[in-house]
Amino acid sequence: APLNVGIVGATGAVGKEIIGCLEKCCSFPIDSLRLFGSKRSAGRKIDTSKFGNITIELFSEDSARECDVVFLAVDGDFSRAHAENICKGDDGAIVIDNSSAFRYKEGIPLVVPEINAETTKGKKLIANPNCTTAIGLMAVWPLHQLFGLSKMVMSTYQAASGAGQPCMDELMEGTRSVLNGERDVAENKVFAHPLPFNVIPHIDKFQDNGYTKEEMKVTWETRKICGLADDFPVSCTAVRIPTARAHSESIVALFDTPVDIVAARKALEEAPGVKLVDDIENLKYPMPLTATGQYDVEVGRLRRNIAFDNALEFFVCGDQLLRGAALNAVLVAEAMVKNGSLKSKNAM
Ligand code: 11C
Repeated sequence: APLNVGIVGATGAVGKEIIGCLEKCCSFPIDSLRLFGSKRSAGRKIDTSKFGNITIELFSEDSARECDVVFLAVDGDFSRAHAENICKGDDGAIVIDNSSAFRYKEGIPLVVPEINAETTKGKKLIANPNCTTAIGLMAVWPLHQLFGLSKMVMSTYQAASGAGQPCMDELMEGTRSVLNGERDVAENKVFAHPLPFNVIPHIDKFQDNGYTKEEMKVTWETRKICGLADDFPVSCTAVRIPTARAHSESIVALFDTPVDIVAARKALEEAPGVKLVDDIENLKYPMPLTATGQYDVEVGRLRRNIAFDNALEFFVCGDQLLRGAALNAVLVAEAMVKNGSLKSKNAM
């Protein structure tokens, strides 16, 4: 039977993209779409092409529980306060949470459906990974299947929108103010330093080990999603760059066995959710400009790394609002419909 779907945080950047994915690419039938928001957005209407004009309802746990599946596109504090109450008991809803609140909790699956969809079976609360991790692992996973990953080093080039709409606005307005000649250096309020005409090697809070939280998320989440050891070596430097949308990543992946570039290319070509863009003669490689708005993650510049044995180096670009958030969450729901973990309560 068709599902009753809810979104909490529908007016945010990720919430809007979830509506888009439900309209454009969702494979399961939907009976109704309910949008929940805070007092500020309740009563507003959102026009959708497939589900009509929807009035945002004031969020309550009881109304969210009436849905079959609820996507949480809100911050970690909200998820921590409400997610478990929405999904508890047989009459609760399946919850797919975009925040980092539950990602590292034992027993709660952290899912990129192309990698570990089977971990959702029988679960009620699923965590969606950080966008940087999800995008990178789309390329790393097929190679890991072939050669067995032994270490990974990642350097990122992350778009302003990863930090939300105010950060994107700061980039646009700041760039304009410099180009207009109003200022020599743009003003910064949300970012630690001006982002226009700059790069900032600092995303999220610094940790005791000198890494940032964003960098450690890549380490922690790669281990959990790929089922690797708790001390599996993954190191990341996360950098904010003045692009609008789509994150880029340079990845050096070391393997247990010798790498075969032809086999690696074939695996990436065949991997679902991956688009191999790697034709250097024709100047084709992944770029934020081409990856923006795309469901697939672009992978290219694939080459044998000359500094390490059994190592590949490549460049990845992915839309962080889609693969890194909304699309990944909708694909999780699809996987749960397929494995019988998500079904209509009306049909029970
Ligand atoms: C950024 N990757 O680009 C971050 C945003 O853990 O879901 C995503 C934060 C998260 O700033």
